[in-house]
Amino acid sequence: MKIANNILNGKTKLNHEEIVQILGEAKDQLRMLPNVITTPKAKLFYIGGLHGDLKCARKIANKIMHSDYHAVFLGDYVDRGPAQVDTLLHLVALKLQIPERVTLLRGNHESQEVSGRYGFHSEVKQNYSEELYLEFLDFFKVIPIAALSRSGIFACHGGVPEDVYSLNDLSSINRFDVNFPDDRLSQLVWNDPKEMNFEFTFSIRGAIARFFGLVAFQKFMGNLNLRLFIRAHEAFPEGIRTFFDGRLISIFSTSYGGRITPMIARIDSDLTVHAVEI
Ligand SMILES: [Mn+2]
Repeated sequence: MKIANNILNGKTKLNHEEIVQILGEAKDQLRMLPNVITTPKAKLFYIGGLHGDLKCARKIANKIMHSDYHAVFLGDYVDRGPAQVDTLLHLVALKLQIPERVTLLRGNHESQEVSGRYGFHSEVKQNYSEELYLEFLDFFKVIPIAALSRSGIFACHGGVPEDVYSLNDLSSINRFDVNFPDDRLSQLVWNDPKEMNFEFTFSIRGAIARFFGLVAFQKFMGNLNLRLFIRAHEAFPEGIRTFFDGRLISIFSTSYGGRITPMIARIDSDLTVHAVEI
């Protein structure tokens, strides 16, 4: 906990032993959690991909700590950005400091096949070691995959997967793998919405992902009795975009070096949704 506190007070560039220790504490916590986390009814923040943007991660962590809101991070903490290890550890520290008010979910980048190719592996190898990269992969394995608020707000990184008809279909998946061998889990972190009247179609991202249309969305919302769907995964210049008559909200929370307006979504006690610039 001392390390977590130091990180939240600005400490970066931790040494190998400190990182192993804080990841160990976080793993012990996350491993025990179900696939789908139950979050409060309202007073929620939803945070999109951070991709190594420590500046945004710090601003968001401060905002959360000085509030009484529960924060759901939608994954993609690593790859691409300038400070991937420090960004990830900042969120891990926040989770350890106020566990009851922070939910960390897994993005498609929290896997070996993606983080091995898009920057995280290189950053860890350059500044630390291959051995430490394996510790991070071991941490990725235990991160939960979705969150459901008591008011019916579903959150995950990507979107509606094929062949999921109930909460139990998600709860029963074995998530503990460095990649996503289960196709439903893989689609949950890879799929994208498309504002069209179809169920599923092939994606420009390749065979791993699908586009889900209005038909799939309505079935999923009905089957799970949901009010709202919040996801990340796509970078829109305005940082936030709504689909399907405002029932799906897509958010992105890194500036990508100024190309994007980083946003988070805030749900107040009256269940109104607000886009908040970071
Ligand atoms: Mn993603």
